[in-house]
Amino acid sequence: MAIREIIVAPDPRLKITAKPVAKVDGEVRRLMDDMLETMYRAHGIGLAAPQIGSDLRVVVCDVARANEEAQPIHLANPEVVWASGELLLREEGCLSVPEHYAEVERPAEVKIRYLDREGKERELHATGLLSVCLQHEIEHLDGTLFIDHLSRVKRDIILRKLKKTQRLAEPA
Ligand code: GNR
Ligand code: NI
Repeated sequence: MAIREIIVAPDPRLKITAKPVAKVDGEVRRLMDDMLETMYRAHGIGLAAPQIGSDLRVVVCDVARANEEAQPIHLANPEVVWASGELLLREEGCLSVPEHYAEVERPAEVKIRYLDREGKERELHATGLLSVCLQHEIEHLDGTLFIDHLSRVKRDIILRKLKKTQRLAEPA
């Protein structure tokens, strides 16, 4: 397994429409493993492949608490096939939007169809934090970040700060 660099916004690689996985083979499993290792190292609860520069529709997620046993979920080609009418407002963050947090309204519960680490088709009914996380990750596969749900003014303030921070971090 390997730790990969997490891409920070604004970056065109975060705005791509990722491509469906044709087959969950060894290469895809390796990508999933690298993503999980990268996510755990960054103390995240989810990660989408475009965040490490891959253009595949792959997501990993683990919403278990630090004192609980790990519960990694590996998803290829995940799709929301049902969403509850009930919505929920929740504070979100993103490893590609470091140190910025904002409330986003989303369906409270969703049903997700995906291929697991063995390529088997599965469905998952997600509630609570898992529901938020999976919706956030699936949006990454179509180039949408949680800040795209905010007003243009709020989004532009965050993007401007991120650009400035990255400029200051660059070698002279
Ligand atoms: O680690 C993460 N935490 C989080 C908190 C609330 C809503 C969504 C998330 S996902 C985020 C990791 C990430 O950026 N995944 O794309
Ligand atoms: Ni994110």
